[in-house]
Amino acid sequence: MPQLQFPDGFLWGTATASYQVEGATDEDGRGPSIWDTFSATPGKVWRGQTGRVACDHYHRLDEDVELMKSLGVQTYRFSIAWPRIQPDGSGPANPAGLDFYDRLVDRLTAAGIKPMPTLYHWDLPQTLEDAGGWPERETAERFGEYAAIVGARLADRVDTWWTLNEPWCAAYLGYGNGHHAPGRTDPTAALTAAHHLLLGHGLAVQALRSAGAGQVSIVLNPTQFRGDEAAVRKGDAVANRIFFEPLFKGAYPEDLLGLTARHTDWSFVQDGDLEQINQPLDLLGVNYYNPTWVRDAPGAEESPVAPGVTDVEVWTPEELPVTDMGWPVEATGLTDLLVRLHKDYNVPLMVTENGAAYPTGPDAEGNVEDTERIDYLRSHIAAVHDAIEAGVDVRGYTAWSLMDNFEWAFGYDKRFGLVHVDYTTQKRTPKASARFYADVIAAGGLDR
Ligand code: IFM
Repeated sequence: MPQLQFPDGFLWGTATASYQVEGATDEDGRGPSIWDTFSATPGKVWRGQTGRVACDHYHRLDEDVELMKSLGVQTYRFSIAWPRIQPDGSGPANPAGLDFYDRLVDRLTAAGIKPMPTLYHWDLPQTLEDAGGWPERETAERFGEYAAIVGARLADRVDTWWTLNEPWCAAYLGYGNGHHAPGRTDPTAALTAAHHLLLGHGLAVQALRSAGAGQVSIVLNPTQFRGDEAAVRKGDAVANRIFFEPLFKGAYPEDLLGLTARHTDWSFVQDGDLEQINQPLDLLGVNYYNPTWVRDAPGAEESPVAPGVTDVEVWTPEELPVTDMGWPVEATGLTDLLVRLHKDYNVPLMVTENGAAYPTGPDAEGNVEDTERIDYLRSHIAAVHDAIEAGVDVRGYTAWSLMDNFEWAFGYDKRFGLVHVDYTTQKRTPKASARFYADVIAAGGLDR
């Protein structure tokens, strides 16, 4: 019996996303996405790398499901590429695109792994971006239609649906500082995009429920802020409560409107939008990697808290270890975040992403001894247990990521996988952390 035993029914999983693993970007009728365009633009992604081949998961689906089965994984959070389903982002479905995810869901179910698809993990059909992207209201409406198509095909076998992954990134990195596709740098567009992403979420929830979906929710990447009070309050408004409050309370926070007044008067919010967004959710997906330390800095617009919008600065205490992303390792932030979400919004939670990038590759014997990742996982899984002990209803944990993959603007330089991928041969090698995680799953817990 491990020291930290998780409750019966607690789900252990792994996660990936379509553009990061699938490859096959121009096969079987898939249309171009904003990430195809962005990564093909010189200077946007490390060494000009793209997701054209990635982990070739599109052709290795059976092998990858077997891999998860061998680790004892109980749920798989993957994402559906909208441009595979609707190559131009609207109109009838592309049958081959639907068939691929149908097959994946069937293979997972046969392997005893609960499928948890995310409808949008950032690969917007390029045609929709050409028409204005997420700052345009029509994109939200198209998203609702896409959700209805996918729901009609898969809802009978899907356990839990996630509408959006990390709308913070889609809005602020995509439209605020341009570090992600489509690479725009316009604070007003970022805030408008945030609203339309939320509206799209609300429309998708309703479409999925009409299709008979089981559990439906959204995945956020809320930031656990640390630092001076004024800065924490501002950061919390522009990065967190901008999403929490419309989702769970049906209103944007008052202080957000003041903090963003120099960029927008929010007149793009139409009557009825907040009711559409404020749909009952079965749980909330939480992605956590590290806390963020902030200090007040009026006028600082380049803050990574809400690029282009906030006036706070970010810093990292020197004594903390950092991962290969330069992100500080501090597991108590995860407990604090889960406790806070439980207290403020009283919704069941699932940790939908957590993990760390470290460069460790195969040694002379071909083993990948990634002890730093094991330490990271152990402390963060223990932090989830601490939250449960504190009374928080946490339903599961999905490690990011099943395997090394395309880490957006960092290309293949950053490795988050439990499984090592040799991008020349596509050989998958479970790292020591994969064996560690398999043991945690088998025991239903771990020693601290
Ligand atoms: O790889 C990403 C993922 O796509 C979204 N959440 C954060 C991960 C690590 O950066």
